[in-house]
Amino acid sequence: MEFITYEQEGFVGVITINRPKALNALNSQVLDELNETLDSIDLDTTRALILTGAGDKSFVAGADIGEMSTLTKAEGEAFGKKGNDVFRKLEVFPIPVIAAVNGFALGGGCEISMSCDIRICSENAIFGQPEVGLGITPGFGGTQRLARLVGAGMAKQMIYTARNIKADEAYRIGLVNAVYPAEELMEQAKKMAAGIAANAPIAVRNCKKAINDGLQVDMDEAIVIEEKLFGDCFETEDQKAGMGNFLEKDKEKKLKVVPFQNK
Ligand code: DAK
Repeated sequence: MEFITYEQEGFVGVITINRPKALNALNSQVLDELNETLDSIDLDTTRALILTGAGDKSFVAGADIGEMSTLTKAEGEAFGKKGNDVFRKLEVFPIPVIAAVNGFALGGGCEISMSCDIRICSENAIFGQPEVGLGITPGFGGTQRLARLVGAGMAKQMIYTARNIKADEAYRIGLVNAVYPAEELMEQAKKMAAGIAANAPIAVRNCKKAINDGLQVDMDEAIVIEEKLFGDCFETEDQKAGMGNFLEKDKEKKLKVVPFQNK
């Protein structure tokens, strides 16, 4: 692959968008390679993913404006579908995905970070949806996911004004969970991913599905979704070992509930 690198460290996979000369802008090839990378991940041996950008300046500076500039309506729609399909694949990927935002996250860059479960960023990170300045609307889910994450009022302000925000503001409005000095970002992302990977994998996956699916429906339906996914955890090795450790009053094991099987 030319623009995506994948490294596996224990149960954690690190995907890097590697096109630093264009500030990791998303062209069709990047989207295709990201799609292929996600398809090739072994879910029996991977429990959490980190998505980041190469270099110290940019996470993803948006969709590739050069490539987009000459698209016809039909080609624009096809490009939008390619992006939306891979962003949605990330969003519903069975295991948690952490975006480690190491610089510009503009347009499609902000949008891809919002397709991840959790965002953390470096102090030099800049977020924004500059599309209306380019004569388009956000097209990779920005109008939908930003409003769900930070509320409609703040999302509308960011999108209508096309004003970029810095890391501290992104933290204040709840777009990112934490801000770190640039040199600590990946270490912190890996620490969080390892913490997730040390927990029961079936339970973690079911939590992701319960939260994602539950947010799409009313509370009565949402509770039924939770009940089903809760029930699904029983009779697994994870549940037996997790509860067994507690009942045996084995503090060491209780604090260290590993290494559960996948389904
Ligand atoms: N696309 C292509 N190349 C880009 C790029 C981008 N988005 N952003 C940066 N680059 C390239 C620059 O052209 C430059 O290339 P060379 O000239 O060196 O060949 C190189 O990266 C370095 O950039 P700069 O020289 O501009 O670096 P600066 O530090 O001066 O400025 C910047 C950094 C991030 C402020 C600036 O590059 C910038 O404003 N970039 C554009 C940011 C932006 O507007 N991003 C949003 C793009 S719109 C759709 C679905 C989704 C979308 C569209 C359609 N459909 C449903 C159809 C999504 C749209 C977007 O994401």
